Amino acid sequence: MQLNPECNCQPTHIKALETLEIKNRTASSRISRQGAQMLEWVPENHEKVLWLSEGAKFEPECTIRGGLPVCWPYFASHPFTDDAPFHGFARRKNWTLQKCETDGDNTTVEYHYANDEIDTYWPHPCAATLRYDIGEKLSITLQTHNTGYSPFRLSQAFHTYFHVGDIGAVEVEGLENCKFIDTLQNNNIRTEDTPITINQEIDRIYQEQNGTISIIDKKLNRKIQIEGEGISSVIVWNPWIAKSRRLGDMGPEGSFRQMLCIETANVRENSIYLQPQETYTLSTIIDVQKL
Ligand code: TA6
Repeated sequence: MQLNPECNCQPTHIKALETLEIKNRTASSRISRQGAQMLEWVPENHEKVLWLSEGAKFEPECTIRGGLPVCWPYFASHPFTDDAPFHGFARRKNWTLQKCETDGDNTTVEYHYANDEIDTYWPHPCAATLRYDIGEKLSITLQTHNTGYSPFRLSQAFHTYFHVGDIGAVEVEGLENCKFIDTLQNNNIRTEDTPITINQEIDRIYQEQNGTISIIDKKLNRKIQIEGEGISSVIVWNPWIAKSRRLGDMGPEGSFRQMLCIETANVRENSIYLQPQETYTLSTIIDVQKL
């Protein structure tokens, strides 16, 4: 696709991966063609909002630790086979850039992916369109099209890594009294009636929420608000010390203290049974405000 010079979108590379650098009057950003994965988003007058690991690999077909990975067309393990990639295969694939337009304050970037794993991991004709609207807020919209003639079950997530000043100075509001699956406690289901504070590994799947979720960051003195449509699950994850070491691409020791994943998703019993020729839309808007 030929880029309009007015668009302030510059094709670049990080090692072997093609990326697109975006700059407008209200924000800057960087997106990897692999996975159509946003790596950076920096609204004017704010520190970066997305965390990108210093240990991230930028190699073809390798997952990139950080930014905004898109888990599609399934979340976590493949429903039927263990040799399929974790969190779907779309984040390991090159998507096709279809649109890049700007009005100076906001830049719209659109990528497309048509399932090319029909004969291996995913025998369902389907495609995805991912749209970013990048400005002082960030809007992400993922449309999944069932282009076949039989239904399939879709699970997906915006696996967003947020940059925080220090995990010990963070609270997460908006999930109080919502049932969650604690994947670290034998998938026990429970609730908490207070904002989430984090002082150990956390890996929770909330299957209900009441709208806006806020990361209150007392070190960076800001609030990151997360809301959207089509969201039926929210995952809260921080690997802490031991899992960070096991993952191996989390960067220098202690890097986990500057990140928190709040993932807007449709997973497990809240995944989507997509009928033939049907389209499902998952969208999320991220807004940063000073406290
Ligand atoms: O969304 C939370 C989670 O499923 C964690 O259990 C952890 O596995 C994380 O995703 C990272 O997965 P990844 O495949 O990106 O290393």
